[in-house]
Amino acid sequence: MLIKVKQGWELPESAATDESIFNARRGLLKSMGLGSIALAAGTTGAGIDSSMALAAKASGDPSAYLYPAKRNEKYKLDRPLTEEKFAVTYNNFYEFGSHKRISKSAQALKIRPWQVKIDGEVKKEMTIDIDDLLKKIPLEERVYRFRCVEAWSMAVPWSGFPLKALVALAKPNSSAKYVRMETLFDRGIMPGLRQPWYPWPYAEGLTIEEATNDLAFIATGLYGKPMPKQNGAPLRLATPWKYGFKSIKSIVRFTFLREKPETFWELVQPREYGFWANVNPKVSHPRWSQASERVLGNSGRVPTLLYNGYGEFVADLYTDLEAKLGDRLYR
Ligand SMILES: Nc1nc2c(c(=O)[nH]1)N[C@H]1C(S)=C(S)[C@@H](COP(=O)(O)O)O[C@H]1N2
Ligand SMILES: [Mo]
Repeated sequence: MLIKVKQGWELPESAATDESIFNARRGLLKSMGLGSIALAAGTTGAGIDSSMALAAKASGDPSAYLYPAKRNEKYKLDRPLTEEKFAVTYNNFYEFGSHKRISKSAQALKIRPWQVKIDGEVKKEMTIDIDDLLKKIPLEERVYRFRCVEAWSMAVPWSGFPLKALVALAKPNSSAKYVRMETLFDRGIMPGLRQPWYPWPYAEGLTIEEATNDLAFIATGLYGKPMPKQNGAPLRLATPWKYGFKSIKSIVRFTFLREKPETFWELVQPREYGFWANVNPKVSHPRWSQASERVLGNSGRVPTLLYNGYGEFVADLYTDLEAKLGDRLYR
């Protein structure tokens, strides 16, 4: 049987201090400095291609030239964007530690070469290199709200592409009802994997209807730049109507399935973190209220909205399920 709840997820997020946000920044500032030197060299006559190559080299990411992507104006925010420094220094990425200050240790993640496997109920299984994938599907920017189950939130500009474009590329069979996503599992660089009570590798899942909903997004960038490692480079999920733990990071595999997959947090604690995990202020977490949230960088709280405010896009997905599943849709 699974172990009894320990530390990490036992603590409500409010136990973490805001100082923690500022202490982890040194390495990041260093890499930002390098980036601006390369860009300045590019503007003094080196030409656009070599300036892009320089910027890519400085950031260590060969896809840097794809950013910033054009914003899709369909998605609007009702609040200011979160300052970048908060979104890139206050993270959940348990492979690098079960606390929020993993932005430095996550720099050990190697994001090239990076292969994505597509398998299961598909016409033809394939493995695709991230840079080939990025050439096949055009990138766009979307500003989305983000709500962690721990009752903190942010609003950020993701770059990437709709998950349904990847589903189209995968050509699932009609028998495929779910898609399961899996994070890189690399003991050499991910100290968190030494915690054997977690069901590694991190995995998440969506129904095919959810995965092909317009709102489901594969994010490859953040704030007009390639995805920072701590935020799940080189590709992660963004499903803004669901709690943040659904937004799996650093994905290496998409598997199409007939049956509902087991997901990481549901295996850890099914009463608290289920498969559906749709945001609902009226359905409390067993240990805290979900009625309001703390916006990163702000001290006060704001009310949480049903489906995190995205009901117009996704509520239809759940009209039939609501009668059958009730509160289970919302945790
Ligand atoms: N592989 C992996 N993905 C993950 C997590 C994780 O620990 N490992 N944490 C999840 C949780 S709980 C949240 S709130 C978000 C945090 O994303 P952010 O750090 O970009 O804000 O990532 C999600 N994706
Ligand atoms: Mo979370």
